[in-house]
Amino acid sequence: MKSHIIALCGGVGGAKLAFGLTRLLAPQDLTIVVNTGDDFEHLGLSVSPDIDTVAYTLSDLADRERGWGRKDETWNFMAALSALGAEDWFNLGDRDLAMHVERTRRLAAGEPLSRITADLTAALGIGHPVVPMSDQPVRTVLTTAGGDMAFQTYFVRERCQPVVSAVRYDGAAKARPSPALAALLARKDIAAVVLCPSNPYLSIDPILVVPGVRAGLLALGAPIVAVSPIIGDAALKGPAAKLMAELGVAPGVIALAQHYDGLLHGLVIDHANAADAEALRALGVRPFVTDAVMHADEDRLRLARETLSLAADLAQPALEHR
Ligand code: FO1
Repeated sequence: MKSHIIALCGGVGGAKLAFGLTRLLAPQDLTIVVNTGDDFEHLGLSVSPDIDTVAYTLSDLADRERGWGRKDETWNFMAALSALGAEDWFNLGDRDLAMHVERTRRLAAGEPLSRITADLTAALGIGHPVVPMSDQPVRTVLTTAGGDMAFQTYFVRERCQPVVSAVRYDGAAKARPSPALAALLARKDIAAVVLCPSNPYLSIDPILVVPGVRAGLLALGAPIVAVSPIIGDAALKGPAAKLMAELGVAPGVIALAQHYDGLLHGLVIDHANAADAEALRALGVRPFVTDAVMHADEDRLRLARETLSLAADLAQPALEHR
């Protein structure tokens, strides 16, 4: 029996679905592969925002309002930093700082990001494997009218305002899947691949462009289903719809399915996009229409359950027809 689920995940939105999946699946039945294209070196620290967002969300330490960082956070470090006139556009909370300091120390000592991530997530009480996509640095860079911009500069400092004409992933060509991801791609018991509701360009593509990952996922022969981060023609959070428009596609779930270009067998969409269900079928992508907005834990669990049931429905006959 195929039983293992691979979830590809970015930050805030993706982590909510990952939380739902962890509440439905045992640790041996789920691996969460996380985008590291957002990682950067800031104030001498190695920051891995999506890994930390997933870690805090799964351990219930996340600030649910902000989506990133820890709840019950204090900001003394930032206040002291600002008072020194230092760079203060990226907010590192006092408690959150511990993650970055410890990760930086261990990376500097030569340890791979995946081992550090395994230890830090275990220390937070997370039983499910949380796996960086690669141990080599991959950095998402946006081409804007003002020049190339590192991801966090665009996202946080510039608040996604610059118009983007291209997205690239520096280092990707030389990166390898992390050992745990490589091992997943060699397994024979993968029941489904789930693309969490994360930005396709900024969170999922950086994972897919690591050499061998996209082809490796398709070669598993398992259904690949995504949960749309687009509701109607807007992104639930972040710049996905704005980016689509700037890159010349009409924001929506059709563009999302087309963007993945033959990767998806199924797509969970919101009622707001129900009118696109037939067009998705015509693209060879089976739609599942539901309430795709996750307000509370019940929504996270329900959406995770619906996503897994779409994948289970797709498991045999539909794949044979493709
Ligand atoms: N996002 C912000 O909008 N502003 C911040 O100051 C900020 C700080 C931050 C610190 C640690 C961390 O793990 C995440 C942080 N994020 C912040 C979120 C992060 O920039 C983005 O959510 C992701 O990179 C996009 O998925």
